[in-house]
Amino acid sequence: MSRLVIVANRVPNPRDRGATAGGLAVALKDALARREAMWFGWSGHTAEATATTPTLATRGRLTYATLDLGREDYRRYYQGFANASLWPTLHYRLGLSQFSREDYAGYRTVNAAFAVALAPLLRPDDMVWAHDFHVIPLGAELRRQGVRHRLGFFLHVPFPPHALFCALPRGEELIADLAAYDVIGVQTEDDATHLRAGLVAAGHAEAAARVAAFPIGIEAESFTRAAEKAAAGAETARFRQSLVGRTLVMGVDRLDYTKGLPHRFAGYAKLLARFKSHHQQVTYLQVAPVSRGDVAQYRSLRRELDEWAGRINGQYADPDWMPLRYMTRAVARNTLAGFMRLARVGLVTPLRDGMNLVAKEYVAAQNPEDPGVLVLSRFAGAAPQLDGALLLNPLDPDEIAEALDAALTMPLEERVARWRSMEGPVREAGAKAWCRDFLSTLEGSPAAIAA
Ligand code: GDG
Repeated sequence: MSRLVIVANRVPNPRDRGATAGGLAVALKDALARREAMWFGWSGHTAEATATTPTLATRGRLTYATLDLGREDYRRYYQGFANASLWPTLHYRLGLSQFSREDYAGYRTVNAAFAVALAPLLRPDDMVWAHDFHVIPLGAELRRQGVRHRLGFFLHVPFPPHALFCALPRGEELIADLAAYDVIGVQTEDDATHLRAGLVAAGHAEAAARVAAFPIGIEAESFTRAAEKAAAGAETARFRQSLVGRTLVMGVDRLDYTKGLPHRFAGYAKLLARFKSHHQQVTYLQVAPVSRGDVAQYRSLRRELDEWAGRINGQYADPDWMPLRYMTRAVARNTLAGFMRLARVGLVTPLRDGMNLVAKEYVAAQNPEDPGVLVLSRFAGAAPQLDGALLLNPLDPDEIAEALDAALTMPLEERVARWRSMEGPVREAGAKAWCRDFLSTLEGSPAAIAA
């Protein structure tokens, strides 16, 4: 079996295991367990200047190759072009997208530095799998270094219609870079359609056939086990006690403007304003760990949410009832799984999301005898697979309020029927299947493109 080289902006720390491992490391666990592999990417550290040779560490059959980035390069590549230009554009938020030529140049510089450092590490039959919007030009830069290996790319976030994407200065250049990959994976059929049209418009019709949808999944069995175990543990017991019999609504999201949190809080406020029977009866826990706190828009989002949380509790709380519990600290994965099992409603309302794994985790965490209800945005990539959810338009707070009321009053029989229709897809289209499908497509792709 050929060696697998995974390229991602952030490489997991070789010392991190299990509960502390990042999302991508969890999704790739199966693929990495079966073969020799290498992680390649940023070390997580900055220095005076970007390193030219990677630092290597080995754990069994797994090698970690990481580069420190120069402070200025990091700022322009990561905070600048990746997070402040590409991220909002790919999530259909042109109004939030800021472009600067200097940031774009920094993004290209870092991708070129990655390619120069990675090329000499490649063995003849390695396969390279690059992940996400930070490294779009990596394939083209590797080809420039004479690399003729099979190169795959997976985009974890949405790909918007071409008219929207090409509003990003240099957008067409980035699409052309994607044509250097042998397989270009996206989350949904809509994303695939948009990207194919983009490739044709950018004069790379030949690459359109290499685009395919590979919806990412979770390790459902292990999440279910974690939820069962945690739900029987002391921490969940303490939390349950604090609810004093009230019904729990729960949301878990990185604190990001794509996740629709202000609209969600507005929707919850509408529930309390319009459906008074829920007063004293419902508790909404929102876990929203701070993310990208060094980008201005994320700081202002945080202020906005602080205000919403204060307003909701100020207006509706009683001395013995806080309708909203809001925390910006991360919670341990197993604890989250136990809380999700306790929640009667999983509230997942992103304005746009590549997939959204929380929706799948919520389904996997449920007790089959007494499952909760998933309330899900139509604009999450997960929506077509999870049609047992109450699907809604997350921009309309009244729709959120109505869906919450329907979920909170739904009879057991309907909850079971809806949950059963989702449980199969979540289990079958899991992380393992995602890896296997992508890698077998890459392995079976026609001979690698010549440099
Ligand atoms: C990107 C795309 C796509 C969240 N808070 C805590 C915590 N989490 C975990 C969740 C889930 C993961 O983080 C978040 O994954 P999502 O898929 O929901 O969202 P993004 O982070 O935006 O991920 C997305 C994904 O890539 C994969 O392709 O689905 O569309 O945007 O697993 O449970 N985990 C812990 N504590 C927290 O407080 N331990």
